[in-house]
Amino acid sequence: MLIRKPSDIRPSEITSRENYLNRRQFMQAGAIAGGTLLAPAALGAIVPEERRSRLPDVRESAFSTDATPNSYDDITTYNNFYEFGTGKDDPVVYARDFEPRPWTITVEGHAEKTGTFDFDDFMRPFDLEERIYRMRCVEAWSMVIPWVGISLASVVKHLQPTSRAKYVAFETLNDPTRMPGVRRRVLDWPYREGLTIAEAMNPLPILAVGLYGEVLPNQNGAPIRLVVPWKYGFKGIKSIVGIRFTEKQPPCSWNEAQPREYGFYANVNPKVAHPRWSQARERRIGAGVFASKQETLMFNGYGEHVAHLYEGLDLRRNF
Ligand SMILES: Nc1nc2c(c(=O)[nH]1)N[C@H]1C(S)=C(S)[C@@H](COP(=O)(O)O)O[C@H]1N2
Ligand SMILES: [Mo]
Repeated sequence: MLIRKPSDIRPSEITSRENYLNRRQFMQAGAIAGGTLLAPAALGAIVPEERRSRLPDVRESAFSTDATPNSYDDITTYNNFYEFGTGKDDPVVYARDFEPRPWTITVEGHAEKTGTFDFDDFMRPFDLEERIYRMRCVEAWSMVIPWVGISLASVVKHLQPTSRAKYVAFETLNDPTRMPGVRRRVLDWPYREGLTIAEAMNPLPILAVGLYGEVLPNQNGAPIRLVVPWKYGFKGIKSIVGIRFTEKQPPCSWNEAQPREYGFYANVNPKVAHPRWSQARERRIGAGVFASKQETLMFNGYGEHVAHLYEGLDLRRNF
């Protein structure tokens, strides 16, 4: 490429910052097509800017950690979302054109308020909060993420489960035309997860609809996903279309796929090793390859809020 000195450039060629950014994105996209290896952070830059709209009236939550959040690029380019591919760098690419609208949420089972709700109607009764949470993946990496969402407990209360409801189950959209990863049977689709009612009524879990004060990117589970900070990341089911109140423990995708490796409770427990690796320490994404790993805390450090939920339960057997 020919590089000209600024004095060679005529004023008519001077472009606005916006054009400059667009051109830069175009060149980066070209670099990928041309086979140049780009750091994952650079991939974040080709996500269209206009998708990144700010959420109104977000209040801060007292539950937030004071740990420094990971960068927007870390959070949006290193993802687990098998509906868009099994590689950590697949979702940012293959979820890019996903349209999380129109969207409905169907509520079924043992509750007073069941039915199919338009997403915006579903959200209306609830306040948006920012909660900066430590997140821990079962693969022994972690991040700190400034989520924006609504309290799951307030949603459950609003839906009025009956006395027969002991669990709440969630289901992800299962649409092979919009989610290329679903065409391969790597999991028994749709992706499913569940919590006990007591876990769901705890004040910590949220249904997240944003991060960094902006609308949730597709690769992080747009338009709405679960966040349960004392559990392994796989409990945080993305792109939810179904909520069901059940009497029996509901099937959960990872537990069904690998029952020896992933349990229903999935509580972060540094003393219980995954069959293929230790759970005692974790690598903070973005800390750099030379950074030392940190000790993993029981319940991901949220024990004072949640330990009582598991009294009398053997967490080695109920992992
Ligand atoms: N529908 C769906 N939800 C999912 C997954 C998935 O593959 N599909 N992966 C889970 C796993 S293993 C993790 S660690 C988190 C990752 O969330 P993040 O990409 O926003 O960090 O999403 C969870 N939710
Ligand atoms: Mo995970």
